[in-house]
Amino acid sequence: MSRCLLVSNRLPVAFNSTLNIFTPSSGGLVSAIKGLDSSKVGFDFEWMGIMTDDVDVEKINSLRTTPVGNLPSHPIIVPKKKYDLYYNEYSNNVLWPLLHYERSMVHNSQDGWEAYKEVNQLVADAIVQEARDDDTIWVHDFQLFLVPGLVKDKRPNLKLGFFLHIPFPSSEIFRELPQRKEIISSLIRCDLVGFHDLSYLNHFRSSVQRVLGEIPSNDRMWGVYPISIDSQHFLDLRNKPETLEFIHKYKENKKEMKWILGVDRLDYIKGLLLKLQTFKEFLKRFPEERGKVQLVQIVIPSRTEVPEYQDLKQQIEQLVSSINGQYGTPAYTPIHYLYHSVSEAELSALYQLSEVLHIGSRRDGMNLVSLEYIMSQTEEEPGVVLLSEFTGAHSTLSYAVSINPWNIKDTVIKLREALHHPLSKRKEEIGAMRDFLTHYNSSDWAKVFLRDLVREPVVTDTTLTL
Ligand code: ADQ
Repeated sequence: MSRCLLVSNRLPVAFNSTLNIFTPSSGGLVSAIKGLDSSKVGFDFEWMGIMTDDVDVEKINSLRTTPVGNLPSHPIIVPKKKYDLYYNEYSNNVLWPLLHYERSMVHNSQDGWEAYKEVNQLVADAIVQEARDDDTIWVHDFQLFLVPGLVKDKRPNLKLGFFLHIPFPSSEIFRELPQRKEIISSLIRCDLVGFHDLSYLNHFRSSVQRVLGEIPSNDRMWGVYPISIDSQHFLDLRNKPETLEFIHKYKENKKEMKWILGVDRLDYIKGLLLKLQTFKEFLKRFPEERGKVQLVQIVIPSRTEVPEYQDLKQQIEQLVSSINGQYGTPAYTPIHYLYHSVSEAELSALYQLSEVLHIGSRRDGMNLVSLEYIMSQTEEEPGVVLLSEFTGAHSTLSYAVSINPWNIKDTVIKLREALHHPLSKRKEEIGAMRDFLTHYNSSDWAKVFLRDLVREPVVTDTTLTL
């Protein structure tokens, strides 16, 4: 099998300085990639990603020989100060908000951009050094937009694909970016660029047209490849002893209470405040539901050092406590709020026990939580997915209940209907979506992308919808 080098901002491990060891990290990209089945996809994968130089070099080097996780890794060492500028000041403070239509959160930074260029160069240099001529290079996400161009400068014949995990916004937004030309000019050098959703591809296409004044002749090498999950893994998790223990424990307290579940990274794109306001409105509008329905909101800590994220956390916690104060009783807490990571087994138990999953993202490249919830449902008592129309998953999951998270009044009605949705309908809808995900998992996603990358130009609109 030939080798595919997966290249991303970080390796799927983080250094835990308290324990002095590397531990597996979580997040959307890692979740999707760790489920890849090499034999099914037809490539031997190795992973290249950044490690900052504040971690002991010997420790970092140990990753080359004894990887944590399932793939051989190639750490790329970057000075910590440079990394912070590249990652926080440019990737997270400029690109992330702009590509998610959050223009008020964009803080342009020349220093950040300079560091972004330098770090992308270091990553490109590492690829140029490591890659054999017959390797396939698969670069992931917005932190590495400049890598394709920089690699192609030195190794024009290397097969190189790029996948964007977040939305590509309207050209009306994208063309505000001071560095729009450098980024577009790099991406068009790829042999294949993949997006989750057809709308992102169309926005990219019009951005190329507007920024460069023309569409290059290789424009057919852009395609739609919605990501998926390791579906079998989530099916299997349902009956693991550890999962069943959590189910048993929770059931004792839950009794007849219905649960609306939220599982989100702490990020303004996930629409957590809108979701809380919606639940508050639900309790106000339907007093008969008080005492019978709870919102269980799990929030994964993220970018904890960034002031905007700290503010958001405070606002969320204030709103949670004001709703609990207003509608709670000694016997009823309307919102259970958990601010920490949970294990896979606990997550599976929560997915199985919740009557409704509420995804209220303001924008979300795909949203894997909705897919994981579907695969975790039982045949006997499946739930309902309330899904923001501003997620990439919305195009794939046509049996989810579509919501506009800004329309609180309408979402409240849909939430109530979801809680009382007939069992036969739930079985039909979750069943159809589960069938689809069973036949289209993360390995299929990678297989289709890499197949199109290594073969000669093809029409690449492979949008998959139920
Ligand atoms: P994320 O923004 O990280 O990913 P998402 O797709 O929902 O968002 O994936 C989150 C992952 O973290 C899921 O696998 C989930 O199970 C896990 N997770 C969430 N909360 C957790 C908790 N409290 N404890 C443990 N695990 C938790 C980015 C983009 C998405 C895109 C993915 C993949 O923003 O839009 O879907 O990449 O392309």
